[in-house]
Parts: sequence; C-alpha cells; structure tokens
Amino acid sequence: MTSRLAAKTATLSLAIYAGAAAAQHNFQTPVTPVAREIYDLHLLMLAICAVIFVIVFGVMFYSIYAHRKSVGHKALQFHENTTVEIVWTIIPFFILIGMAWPATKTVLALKDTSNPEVTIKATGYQWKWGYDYVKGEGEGIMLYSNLATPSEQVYNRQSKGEHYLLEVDQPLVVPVGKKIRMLTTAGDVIHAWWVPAFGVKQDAIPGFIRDTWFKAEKEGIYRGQCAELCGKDHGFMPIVVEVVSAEKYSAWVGEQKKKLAAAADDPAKTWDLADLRARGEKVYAANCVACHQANGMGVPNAFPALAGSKVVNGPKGDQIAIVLNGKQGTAMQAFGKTLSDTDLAAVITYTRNAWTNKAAENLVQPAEVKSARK
Ligand SMILES: [Cu+2]
Repeated sequence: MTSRLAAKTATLSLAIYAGAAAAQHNFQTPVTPVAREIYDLHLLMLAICAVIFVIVFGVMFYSIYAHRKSVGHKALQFHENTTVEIVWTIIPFFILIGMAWPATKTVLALKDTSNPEVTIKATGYQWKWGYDYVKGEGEGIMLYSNLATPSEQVYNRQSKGEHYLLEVDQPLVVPVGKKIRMLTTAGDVIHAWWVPAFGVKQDAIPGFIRDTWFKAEKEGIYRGQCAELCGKDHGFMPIVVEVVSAEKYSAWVGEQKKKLAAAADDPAKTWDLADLRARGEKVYAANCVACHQANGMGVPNAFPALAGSKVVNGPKGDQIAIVLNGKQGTAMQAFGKTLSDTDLAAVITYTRNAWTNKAAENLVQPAEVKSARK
C-alpha cells in the first residue's frame, strides 16, 4: 500500500518536474523578429527530427519483430539494389534542402545590419561591459555596466536575489521598435555579447569590430551574459538591456548628456584632500568593493587587503602604476582604460587615507595620474 502511494507520488512529482523543466529549458520568449525566426526554426527542426525518428525507428522495430528468426523468417537479399540506394539518397537530400532554405534566410536576416537608427559599441572588459553610443539619438553617451549583485550573495552570506548575477548598476538603454546596430569589440581578451531574447550572440574580439543588430518589439528589461570564457570572473559580467518608449529614451538621453557634461573634469585642476577623498569614496564603492571590500580588508587568499597594505602606504608612483595597468596574473584589472584621471586620483587618494592607512604621500592629483599613463 505504502509502496504504491510512494510510486504514485513519484510519478506525480516526475510529471510536475517535467512540466517545469520544459518551461525552463526552452528558449526565452523572443522579442525581436530574428529571435522569433530562430525560435520557429528550432521548433521546425525538432519536429522534422521527431518525425524522422519515429519513422526510422518504427520501421526498424517493426522489421525486427515481424521478421524474427523464431517464427521462421529468412533474410531477403537485396544488396546493391539501385532503387533503394537512389531513394535513400534523394529523400535526405530534399529534407536537407527543406531545412537549409529557412535557416539560410534567417542567417541572412541576422547578418543584415544595414540602415540602423542607433549604433552602439559594446566593449568587453575583464569583467564589465562598456557602451558607447556612436551614432543616432544618444550619440556621445558612454557608460559602464558593472555587476550589481552584492558580494555577500556570491559568498553565501546572504540569500541570493531574484536576478542573481544578472543585474547591473547601469543597463544599456535603447528605444523600442528601432533598429539598433551593436558593434562588439574587447579591451583585453575575447568576450561575447549575448542577449537570448533578442536572438543575438556576437563575439567581442580585441582589435576587431564585429557587428550584429536587434529591433526589440516590446518594452521591458532583458538579461544576458558574456558567452565566451574570458577569465576568472566570466560569470560576473552580465548584460542588461532596458527597452523603453521613444519618449522615455529621449528623456534618458537628455539626463545622460547632463551627467556627462557635469562629469567632464579638467585633469589639470588641483584638488584639496577632503574633496578628492570624498569623490574617491564613491569611485571605490562603484569599482573596488567587490574584491577589496568596503572595510578594505579584501578576501583572505583571494583579494589582498588595502588597509595596512605596503603598496597603499608606500610611494604613490607604485600604486598609481598598479591601478592604471593592473597586475598581471591576478584579478587586479587595468583601471586606466575605464576610469578618468580624476576618478583614479580620487580613488587612490581615498585608499591612502581610509581605514587605518596614513600614507606619507597622501594626496594624488589627476595630473600625476595623467603623466603616469603610457
Ligand atoms: Cu567576458
């Protein structure tokens, strides 16, 4: 009795699991014409394969069963039967043509990047994405998209959020219903820009510009990931695209332009300690806490502490060089590529005065960072 009940429960839970798995394991709901074509192609191919599977295995099992030796069947000899050979060549040929025809149409459509309304360059860095709006409405906007999931969740000190590792501080914002051309490249190693709901996946290769496009038909937030193993934090550089109405997009562009104007610093300006330190604290929170932690203690055996560090308390030239160029063989990235002279000077000044640190050379001016760049 109990075993029957257990079996029933097992069957039921298996059925529920299969249902949930099917919902989870299919492609994401497509929101671009190309993604929809890819989705339909996927289903078409699956159906063709299923039909072939049923026919071939049906004939095979029927033949094995109906013509078995034990009921006295003798094998028929039809070696080198020209008719059979022609039939089994012609039929697959037409099946393949039938599959290649729609697939080729889709491949051509997804490569057609002509006449875009907005062109955006996505640059992969270890480990974040940089976006430059190079043409169309929003031209001139530049932003960096950093992982926003707190490290507490990564290290299991906090339960994981709904969009764990799929959330960023600044998403890519694009208008709905407009053709967006994405140029992809990288600043260090090969990354790939992948947003499943758009049917877009394009390698981002240092020294090359590749392109792809999408036209999102529905407003919303769409999430993707870097899809090329690019080092230790490959899983920590998500892509978030916010598709908004034309009016909202224009408003966002205006806001960003204002922010850009305000952030345009003169690298020749001489700062006083308190102002630079205050600014550096913000830069630190946005770029450094994930590894070195808010208390400057780092993570033992993974990321070095900055509080009490020899580099941070030593001559400023050494620290400027490491922050600018990164440290080979470690997770320390070259921030010279992504932060301005003023932000770099600010964050270095901050670390030299924060926590228990009391560096002798406690103030770094933007001009010093500028001259240290190679
Ligand atoms: Cu990557």
